[in-house]
Amino acid sequence: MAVKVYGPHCASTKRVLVCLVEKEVEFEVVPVDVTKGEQKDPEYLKLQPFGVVPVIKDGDYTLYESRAIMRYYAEKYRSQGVELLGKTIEERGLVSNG
Ligand SMILES: N[C@@H](CCC(=O)N[C@@H](CS)C(=O)NCC(=O)O)C(=O)O
Repeated sequence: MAVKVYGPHCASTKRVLVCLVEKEVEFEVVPVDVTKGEQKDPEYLKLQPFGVVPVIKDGDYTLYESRAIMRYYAEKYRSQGVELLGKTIEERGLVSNG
């Protein structure tokens, strides 16, 4: 089942999308138009109580905050696609700083 990514047009969501591409994870985007305030719709607030994008839905699992989402996928698919957590302690230090 493809991961759903809400609010594809915002910069923080694009970060998540790049991560999913790098990790070769199938996804679909769900439009949430922040210029129309759709991120404050009651249905959306059930996913993201602070009313910002992005959010992902991965089966029954829902997660928000772009960096937390990226780390989740970097860990979940550690051996798939591009290594994003760093191969050396120096690289891992930089990743932790991001
Ligand atoms: N720390 C959050 C920032 C999310 C964020 O600022 N999203 C903006 C992107 S356009 C947003 O939803 N703004 C609409 C609003 O604040 O109502 C993350 O990295 O996911």
